[in-house]
Amino acid sequence: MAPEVLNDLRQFIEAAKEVGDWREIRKADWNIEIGALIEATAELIPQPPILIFDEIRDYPAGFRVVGLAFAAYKRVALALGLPPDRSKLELVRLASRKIRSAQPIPPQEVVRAPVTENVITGDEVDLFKFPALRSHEGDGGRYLGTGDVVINADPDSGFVNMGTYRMQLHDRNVLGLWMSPGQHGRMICAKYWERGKSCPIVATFGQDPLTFMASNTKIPWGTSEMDYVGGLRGRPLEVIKGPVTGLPIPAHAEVAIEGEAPPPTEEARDEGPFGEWPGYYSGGTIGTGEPQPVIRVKAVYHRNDPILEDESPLWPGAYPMDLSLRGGLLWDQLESMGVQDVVGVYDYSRYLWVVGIKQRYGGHARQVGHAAIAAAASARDGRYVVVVDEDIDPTNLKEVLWAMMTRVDPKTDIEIVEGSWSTPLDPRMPPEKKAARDYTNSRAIFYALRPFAWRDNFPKVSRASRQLRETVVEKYRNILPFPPI
Ligand SMILES: Cc1cc2nc3c(=O)[nH]c(=O)nc-3n(C[C@H](O)[C@H](O)[C@H](O)COP(=O)(O)O)c2cc1C
Ligand SMILES: [Mn+2]
Repeated sequence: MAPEVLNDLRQFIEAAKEVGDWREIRKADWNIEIGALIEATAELIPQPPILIFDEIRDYPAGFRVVGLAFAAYKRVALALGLPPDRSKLELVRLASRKIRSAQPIPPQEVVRAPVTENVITGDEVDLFKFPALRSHEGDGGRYLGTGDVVINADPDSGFVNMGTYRMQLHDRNVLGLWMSPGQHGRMICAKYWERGKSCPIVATFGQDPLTFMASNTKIPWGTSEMDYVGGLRGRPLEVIKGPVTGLPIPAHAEVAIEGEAPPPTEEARDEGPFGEWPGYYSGGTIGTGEPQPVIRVKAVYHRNDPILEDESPLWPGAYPMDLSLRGGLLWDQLESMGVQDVVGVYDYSRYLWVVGIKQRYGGHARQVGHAAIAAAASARDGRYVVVVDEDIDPTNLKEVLWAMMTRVDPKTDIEIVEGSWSTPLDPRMPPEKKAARDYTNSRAIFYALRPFAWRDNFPKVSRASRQLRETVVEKYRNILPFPPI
């Protein structure tokens, strides 16, 4: 049985081996090969194995990279401290309940930390020591950080933020940052830069799974993701006080750095190109037309035989995150807004959110659609929200598409909202909007529900009932290769 609280990436990998498939792969190439293999595995193998790469070309045994950590939902369940034998939809529900009941717990400072097994400072710093990947054929460089956590603190309130922002390996002691507008980490840096100062920064590469998930979830400004993780774990995150920055460094990280991000007027570099999560080379300097901030690295810490976590974006047909904390957070936020009878939430990448409701009154669906594009969990980066009835499982794309095909009248049931929070990496953002730094887009809400006023007269569904399907599947399982249903 997996421990209830996973303290580090290694424990997570061991626990993941118990609930699903895994492969150890030796002698693969950090240059393109590993990235392409990870993407192909995620696309072609349902509930893909977690991949552990060792003896990577040019690197000693032990300096490993792990891929597809979250690509199978049972592993995400482990990461969230939830029972892996539940359905995806139940897991989102359980995650939302956990979010609701958790009280933030601040991190706890410890003296001894595995991350300081190896300490490298000053001129000795050489980040090429780690097998950073070049993942996509058109990438303009290697990325040390994709499955990373960037930590900085608001100079006014002291609130410590954690955000996942990728980091390009520019030089032995220089990392590049791409933080899109409105990201908390970027807003914190900007406060230092406005005062002509460099922003102190800590980053980790390879960390416990919940810390990683919280770090790429839009938790409201002012709430420290560190305290949030403590709350979800029911136990504080152990940290050490960084000797260079004074910032907290998660004690069980695989690799960590300390450094500072100087004002971009002092130093900035072209960032990317990098294959982005929508499936295009569209962000960084390509997206903005501007060089991007860097981190001058002052100190590196790492465990013996460190494991880097790869979360390079994959083409969206290859899911890197089969279940996310975001879905649970949106469910919780909808209920906090007073929206009733939400029966399902799922996000298929940030461009497609599905919310299921049991319709109670005329206008209920519209309330949900508007709430889903306004809630902090889903406000940024969206494109489509689909609202469905309770007979549709939002985690089942076939059912969602069926609802869109049969319960939407395009003229009346697709609502467009304009001027929403997007990013310059949106592939569909017109050049003139980018030039004007108008990083907004439009959204479509699909009301894929039986119209409330005549829902009882809507034609009856002809698909075999769930019970009948289960009966025949069980009866004929010995002669037909049915998956578990
Ligand atoms: C694997 C992965 C990589 C990400 N990379 C970036 C990135 O490079 N830049 C960025 O602005 N957001 C990136 N994000 C999204 C942010 O992590 C996410 O919006 C998070 O909420 C930001 O932290 P904040 O809420 O404290 O601003 C990434 C998310 C994931 C899952
Ligand atoms: Mn934040």
